[in-house]
Amino acid sequence: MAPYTITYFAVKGRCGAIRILLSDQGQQWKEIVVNFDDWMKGDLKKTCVFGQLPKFEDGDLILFQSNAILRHLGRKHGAYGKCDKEASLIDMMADGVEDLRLKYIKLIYQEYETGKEAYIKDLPNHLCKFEAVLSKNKSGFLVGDSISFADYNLFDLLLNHKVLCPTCLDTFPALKSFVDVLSARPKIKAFLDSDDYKKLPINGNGKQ
Ligand code: 6SG
Repeated sequence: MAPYTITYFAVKGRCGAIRILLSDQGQQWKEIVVNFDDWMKGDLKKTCVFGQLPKFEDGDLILFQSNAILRHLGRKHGAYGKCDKEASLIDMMADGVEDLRLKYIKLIYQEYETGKEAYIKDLPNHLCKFEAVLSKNKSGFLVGDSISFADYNLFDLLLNHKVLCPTCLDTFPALKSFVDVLSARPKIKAFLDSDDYKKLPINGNGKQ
């Protein structure tokens, strides 16, 4: 019996990084897929702490908020640094990823038609911050010398951006290598190649 359950819509969305982390850590999980009509009935929404999905269950622990879920899994599976100082730096990087993810989500759900060109033009100003951190840290990870939940989160968001703008990493060698190295980790590669992953659209409105 899989120890973990994810309840979410049939999208990659805010579960992309969680699923990649679980795969890379050799974990199994159960998916409960919620469709639009069922969600609109409101019964499940009422039971969600913030009225939103994803919901994540680890035994009797029930979590909402995708970033809290990532942190929980980082803590449990040794992907949260080797000391408090590294953990704090990982938090900082994860918050930076969240800032960019929020901009991306705003583009996708609110201003795709009007804002895509300006978003792509401004994107290097955000990507260069991660490039600077990665190129300074010789391990190839954001913090310290092993993978953290912030790396999985950045990786997932960069995959989305490569779909939005296939050339966006061309001027960022450290980011490009980061994506190549993580994509080639055997368990991540197997997951990214799986139908379970490929069948899901990135976002809930069909835009990408
Ligand atoms: C949407 O925003 O999928 N959760 C979303 N939407 C439904 O009633 N801070 C937290 C976190 O990090 C954000 C949660 C997130 O966990 S994710 C949610 O619960 C609601 O608010 C993106 C996604 N979208 C799919 C979707 C949402 C609205 C239109 C398409 C649900 C599926 C179809 C309709 C409602 Fe739909």
